Amino acid sequence: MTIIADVPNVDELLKSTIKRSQRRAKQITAKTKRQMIKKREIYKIESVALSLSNKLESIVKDTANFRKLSPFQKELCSALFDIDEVRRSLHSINWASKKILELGNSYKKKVMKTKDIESITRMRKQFEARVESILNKVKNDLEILKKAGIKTKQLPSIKELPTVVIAGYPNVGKSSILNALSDSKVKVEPYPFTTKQLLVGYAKRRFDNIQLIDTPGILDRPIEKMNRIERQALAALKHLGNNILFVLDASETCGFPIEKQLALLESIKRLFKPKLLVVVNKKDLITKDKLKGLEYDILISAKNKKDVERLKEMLFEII
Ligand SMILES: Nc1nc2c(ncn2[C@@H]2O[C@H](COP(=O)(O)OP(=O)(O)O)[C@@H](O)[C@H]2O)c(=O)[nH]1
Ligand SMILES: [Mg+2]
Repeated sequence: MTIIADVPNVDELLKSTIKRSQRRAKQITAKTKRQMIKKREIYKIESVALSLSNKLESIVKDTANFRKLSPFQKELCSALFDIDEVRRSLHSINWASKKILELGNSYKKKVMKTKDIESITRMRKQFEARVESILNKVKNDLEILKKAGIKTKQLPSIKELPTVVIAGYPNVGKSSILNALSDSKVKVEPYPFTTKQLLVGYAKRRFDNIQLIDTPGILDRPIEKMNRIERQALAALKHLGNNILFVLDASETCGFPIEKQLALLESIKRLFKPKLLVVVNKKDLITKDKLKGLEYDILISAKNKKDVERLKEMLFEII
């Protein structure tokens, strides 16, 4: 997904635009040599002004959907770069685009009124020098945009669909459940500014689609122990909608006692205030007494695909 338009190198942009205008101007003819030179110089001014102005304008335009980012993407972007700084740069680039066009128009008028060929050529050169100085003024802005653009390439592709985030301690069966519920292969997406990744799957039911996200290393550990970056990653997840599927392993074969798992559930409840579905997994490994006093919505076995379909139905109901 393109959030920030591709940004050309300023020096090359100017050079290549001027060169092209010179090459094309050579095709212009007229009755007298004097007329021909004048026409050619006017063409050079016009085409450099238009082409650069359009190029800059399209950078701003193609970046405009930057403001239409989902809150999730916005949160991630703000962790990757300074959004306000990028906005200010866009503003300057837009200014430069207009300024170059204006300059082109005024030089064109001047040249049209001038008879002396040497003066005309001098004016055209002067115009090019002034364009260069305008471009130099926004060089840094283009650089800012370019850097931000490179960073946005690391953003995960998360769709604007009803979304359920899967949480629970490691080895309780989150990935198994994600795979069992997903219609297609689970995708691995980068999670910017963390060393972690998101696992994304889609569950389908007739015409409905739910996006399922597993967050290894984020929603599988006590929130109190998280560092700043992990908390930021966690904060971003909140924007995906507050549907959480919390997985408990009452067999405790995951290696975490049920008390610890429940404590994580409580802190996620406090933090997200989610619409919550509590799943007890590994039904095949537990006896009834393990479930005593335990509050949950559904008991399944991801491994044996036991009641996975019913879980799917429940997900479509809460969302
Ligand atoms: N017996 C049994 N094992 C399961 C079940 N679900 C997952 N497992 C196993 O538990 C281990 C951890 O599962 P995984 O999905 O990777 O857990 P995650 O770390 O929460 O993503 C794997 O060896 C799975 O095969 C289940 O329903 N029954
Ligand atoms: Mg996993």
